[in-house]
Amino acid sequence: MSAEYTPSSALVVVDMQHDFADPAGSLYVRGGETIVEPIAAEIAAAREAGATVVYTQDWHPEHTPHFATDGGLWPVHCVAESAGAALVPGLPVDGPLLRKGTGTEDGYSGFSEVDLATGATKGTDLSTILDEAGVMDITVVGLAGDWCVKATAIDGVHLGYSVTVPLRLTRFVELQEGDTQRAIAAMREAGVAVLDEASS
Ligand code: VGL
Ligand code: ZN
Repeated sequence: MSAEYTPSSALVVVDMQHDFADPAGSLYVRGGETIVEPIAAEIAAAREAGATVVYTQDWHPEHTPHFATDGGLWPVHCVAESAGAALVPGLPVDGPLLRKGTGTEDGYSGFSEVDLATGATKGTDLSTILDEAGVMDITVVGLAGDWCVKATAIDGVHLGYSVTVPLRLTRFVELQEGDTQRAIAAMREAGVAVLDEASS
């Protein structure tokens, strides 16, 4: 069953991009391709209920401290304007699209970015968009469960939203063994309603 959407809820679709969701992508998240259709159905359900639907897109410069080639953690992925950064086909994109990681910023939340040059954290437009729409409850889906979905969900709780993450609609990088379980535990600890595959 899907979350119950209302006009005061929002579906936040995180980073459903070629590099993450396609087995040929440069930072493929295992099983990412299997959640495209279920998320498309969720978008339709949210729309039908009059909920807000917003999208995030990882969108990096060719050189960023986010990439292993520049001292960071990740293979080069989601470079601005590249095919790998495109949202996957099969998802209707009919709401605001927020790009993140576009400069020297790092961080994984759709709500905030950390400027690595200064260490300063600044907010994105996401909470403004949600607040202008009168949103109280958000459902966060997409990729990856142990990075951007987790960070967005936990930030959402801190900002006062009631936050749900259905495990049916996310997949995990599992860079280190146990990351999936640790991410789920961290979200639950923060107050996120993490719905098991069966109950979501
Ligand atoms: C992400 C790793 C690097 C994500 C983005 O969207 O979860 N993960 N950049
Ligand atoms: Zn990234």
